[in-house]
Amino acid sequence: MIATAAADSRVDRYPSRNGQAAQIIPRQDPVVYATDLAGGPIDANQVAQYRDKGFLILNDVFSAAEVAELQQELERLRRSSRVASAEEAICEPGSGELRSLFRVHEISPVFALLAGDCRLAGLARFLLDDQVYLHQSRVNYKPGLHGREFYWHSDFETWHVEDGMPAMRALSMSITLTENYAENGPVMLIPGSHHHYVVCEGNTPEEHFKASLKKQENGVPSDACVTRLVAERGIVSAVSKPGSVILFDSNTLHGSNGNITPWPRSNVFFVYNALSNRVQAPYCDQPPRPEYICSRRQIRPVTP
Ligand code: 6CS
Ligand code: FE
Repeated sequence: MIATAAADSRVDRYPSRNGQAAQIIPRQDPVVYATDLAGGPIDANQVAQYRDKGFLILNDVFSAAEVAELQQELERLRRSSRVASAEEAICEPGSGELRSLFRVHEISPVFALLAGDCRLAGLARFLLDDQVYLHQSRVNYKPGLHGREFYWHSDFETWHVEDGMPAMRALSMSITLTENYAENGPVMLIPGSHHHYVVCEGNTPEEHFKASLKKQENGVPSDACVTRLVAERGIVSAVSKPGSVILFDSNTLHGSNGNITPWPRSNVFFVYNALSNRVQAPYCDQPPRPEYICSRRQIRPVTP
């Protein structure tokens, strides 16, 4: 499989959804860009784990008092009538309950402060060895009883194809705001899947985000690719207490099951992208996605 020339003569190193058969090709970018591991915010063993598996679960990062403040903000936003009618609010198909709220790093002063917290942004700067900016932020509420699944996907595949993110030099931090039990739809990750790029079949429909943020059916790996990677690597469920951080590479295959328990699984996600990896034109033949899903016009480094 060779890279293909995008419509505007750029070399597309990670072509997907362009008529090719579903397949798995090697990753072409480093996972950890840091070179000097001494004195980093995580130890060498944790760096090695992150590099090998494509994710790291850090427990007890935020105190009970900090978590309580974040949960209050979570509820304030969920009850806000202004939020309910905002384009950043994505509802669950069926129940109409709040599924995700995007751009919380700008909508909420509390989440803006959290996004700049050195325990998060400092760790991202270290691993990506660059200044970072917020490519995207969202709260995934995954409400009790009616929370729907997020099917298996690589975030990078979407961010490359639909947002024009050139390389795998971005990562997500999911801060758990409620108990992430085995039963209420914890994030599931395929260890080591980030070493491969899973080429997806199909195409990118117009205004794809209007469907994909509710239920993603394009830009998802084939059944055969998922089955093969799980057979080779297994699945890890990120069961964790509130105040933990699930750190995962932009290209680690992940998803989460629906939630029919009464216990919401609400996490806030910040996506840190290296400033040198800022998004370009999309690699698909659709216009850029809106600013609330992909920072493009307002790219500014997160300062400590
Ligand atoms: O399209 C996106 O950017 C969003 N979709 C998923 C399923 N994960 C990443 C992000 O929230
Ligand atoms: Fe995702």
